[in-house]
Amino acid sequence: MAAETVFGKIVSGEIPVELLAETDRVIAFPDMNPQAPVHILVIPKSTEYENVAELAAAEPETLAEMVEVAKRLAAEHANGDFRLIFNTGASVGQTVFHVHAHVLAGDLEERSLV
Ligand code: DGP
Repeated sequence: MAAETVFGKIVSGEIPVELLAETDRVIAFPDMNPQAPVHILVIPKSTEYENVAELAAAEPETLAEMVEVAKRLAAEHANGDFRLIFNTGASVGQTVFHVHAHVLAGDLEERSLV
């Protein structure tokens, strides 16, 4: 179970964001610190899961929906190609412990990572 995070406050509407996509299970909004021409975060509305491994084990259909939304956003905001990053654990840079996909698209640096 994820503790209350900033993304929980975005899901509840307490922190406003520009919603770029919404489904029953998922929302997407721009990363506030973009690392690529297109840098969008896709997150589940559920606050239950800290990382992608927990989500994949418990709700694989939500993970599949996140990938589907990422694909749609990459087509809408770039040429359809995209890089999907799930930081999993503090030592590799995860700072928000509510599972999220970084969708990077546009003209990327060869190995730009978040
Ligand atoms: P990570 O390092 O993988 O945990 O990435 C967390 C990302 O979340 C980071 O790129 C910045 C972004 N972020 C954190 N707080 C907010 C926020 O309040 N609004 C938005 N739009 N993005 C946020």
